[in-house]
Amino acid sequence: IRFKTRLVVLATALSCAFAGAAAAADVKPRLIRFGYGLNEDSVQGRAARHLAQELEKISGGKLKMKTFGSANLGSDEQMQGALVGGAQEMMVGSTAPLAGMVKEFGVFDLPFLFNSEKEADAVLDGQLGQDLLKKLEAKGLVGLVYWENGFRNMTNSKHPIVRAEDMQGIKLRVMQNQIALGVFNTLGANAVPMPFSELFTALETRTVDGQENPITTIQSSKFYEVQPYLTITRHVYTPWVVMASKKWWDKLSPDEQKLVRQAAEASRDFERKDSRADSLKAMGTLEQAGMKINTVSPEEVARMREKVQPVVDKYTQELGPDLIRQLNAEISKARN
Ligand code: TK8
Repeated sequence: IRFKTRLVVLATALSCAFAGAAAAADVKPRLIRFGYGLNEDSVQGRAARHLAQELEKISGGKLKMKTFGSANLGSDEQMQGALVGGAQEMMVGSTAPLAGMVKEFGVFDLPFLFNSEKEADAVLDGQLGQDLLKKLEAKGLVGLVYWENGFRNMTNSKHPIVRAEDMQGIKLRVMQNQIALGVFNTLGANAVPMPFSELFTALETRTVDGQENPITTIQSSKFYEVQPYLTITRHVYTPWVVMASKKWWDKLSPDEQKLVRQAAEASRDFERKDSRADSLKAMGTLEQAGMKINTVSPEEVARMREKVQPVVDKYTQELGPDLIRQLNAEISKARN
């Protein structure tokens, strides 16, 4: 009996301690609007829901997140603006349009940089990736974590891309920054910058002939309905960044900020795993959907690399040779 009593006393003391900690935590009921560009059935959609559930769970139901897919709160660029102005709390979007605010994000548009997801993870979660996130604060954004968008491949409505020359005359939608534009124009395409939210219609109406994105997106956005040719090029690995409005973030208590960070980290781990699994499945789905798929040969990739070298050199100067040296050092460290 004495032993049991002691146990009960201990249990009561423990639960009081926990309740005390929860009460002491400064967490107010809040509603967070989280926007993203792809549809609900995409890797982004699944990870956004995971983030919302995780946050609600660890905050004891106080921090509620409402997610808005399909660019319903605006394109990546428009949402960036809304976060800076404080009209929207959180979003996930590509690094490419962020380069307009913090030019160094352009490093992720340099072609043929990473060989594997593992190398990308190491750089993004390492010094360089984290330094870039910190640079956002001066612009009114809080960069929390990177999600995987992935290695990008090309689709078009004209013909398979076997050689770089096959890009000649193809009107190709690219993400909105100078490096992406320079790379594809140099490869011979007629590059047209455009927000992702306008892309499906542009492909459908033949305003553009092609686009480039990871196969997970080519599948979830149903580009196979309007693009018969898929060419596996893996020409660039681009990430997504989960961000918060700095105006809003500064009003959160340290406890609240900690919970949001924690949930964001959980969503990152979930999303990368899901993206990699989905990427393996997507190829089969696209084939079944009738896409004609080809892979550019390693020799041709080498030719493409050579062709775009002047663009890489130009932006190495513009982004800073030291930054590019650090980038290459972090990649080779992950590679070996
Ligand atoms: C979605 C975009 C998309 C990106 C693009 O909003 O623009 O092509 O790959 O994922 O961020």
